[in-house]
Amino acid sequence: MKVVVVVGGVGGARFLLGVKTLLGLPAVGPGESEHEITAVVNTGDDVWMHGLRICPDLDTCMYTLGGGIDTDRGWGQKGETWVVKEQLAAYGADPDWFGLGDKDIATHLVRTRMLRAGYPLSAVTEALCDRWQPGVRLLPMTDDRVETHVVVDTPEGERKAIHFQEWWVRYQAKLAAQSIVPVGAEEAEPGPGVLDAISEADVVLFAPSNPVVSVGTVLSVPGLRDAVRKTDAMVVGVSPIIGGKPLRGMADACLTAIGVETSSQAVGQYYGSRQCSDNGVLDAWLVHTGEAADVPGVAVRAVPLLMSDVDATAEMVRAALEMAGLDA
Ligand code: GDP
Ligand code: FO1
Ligand code: CA
Repeated sequence: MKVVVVVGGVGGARFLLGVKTLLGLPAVGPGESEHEITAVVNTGDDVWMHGLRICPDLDTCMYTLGGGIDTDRGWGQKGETWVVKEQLAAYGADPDWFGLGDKDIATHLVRTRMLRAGYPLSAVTEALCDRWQPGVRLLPMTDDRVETHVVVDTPEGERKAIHFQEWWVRYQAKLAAQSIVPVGAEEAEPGPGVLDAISEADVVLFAPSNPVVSVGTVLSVPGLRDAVRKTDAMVVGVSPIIGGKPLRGMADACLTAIGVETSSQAVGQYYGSRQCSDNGVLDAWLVHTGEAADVPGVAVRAVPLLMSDVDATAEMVRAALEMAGLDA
């Protein structure tokens, strides 16, 4: 079975652990399987910091699936030390609000060197995954530069665009976002392998990722939404919202910024129906047990959606595959 999963970072990575588990692969690390799992990963969070190119969602997927992640933070490596960060702060080197661990910096040094040598992000990611062995193919949504920026009103009342990371990490999304823009998306091309993976898939899953700055950004790359709309595979999404709230992070602030209510129904409607709308992407939508959602043209099913451990997540994936008419 060829499974394609559209993901961001933490939520997407944990969902991928369940996909691997359900398909008989070890959650962490490589394994033998006749199944093929491809993740199309958001790169809109990517940022230049201290001269290093940082790819948060690719790294969270790589570290989580490769066994290196710090599970509490959901980003960076476990057993981190912060010596370089402290030294940077001693120099007053901005930004001091973004935590770069010493082990994590090695990843950014290798990636930056390869990018500077002319390798595309997809080749860099493949090289880094040679070490981490995530057991799934991690494809950047594009090799081109797309960076999410957020238009905010500063406390001083000035309206300006800041990088998503500054809004998310420095301001914890507390500055009301007037708009969220994937800068560069219009000129971006789908990354190598992405369109083929989607068109050849047996099923396409939208992980319970941030609907705006993860899934939304992936779909902002020209050609990706159309590829999802025309694939022969069934397309099933999983709600990242339970009981009107995100499980972690500030997806609610993102949804409010685009005028979408923070509910599993509203997110399902935001993704839209593939059959009955001219730009929707869903055939089916999973919401949490006990919730109901009316999403015209989309089959909705309520199952437990808490990714409390990989087996619970695997059951979510099983439900999604069943809605696609597939059984693992
Ligand atoms: P990020 O890029 O690191 O923010 O990660 P993602 O965009 O991939 O996923 C973030 C989303 O995961 C958040 O909006 C959470 O609501 C969602 N999430 C986290 N844990 C769970 C869970 O156990 N179940 C569900 N359904 N969603 C979850
Ligand atoms: N998230 C934070 O909340 N605080 C940080 O200091 C931080 C540092 C960081 C370093 C490398 C990296 O790959 C990710 C990092 N993140 C941090 C997560 C990052 O902001 C993610 O893009 C968001 O969590 C949403 O995906
Ligand atoms: Ca992200």
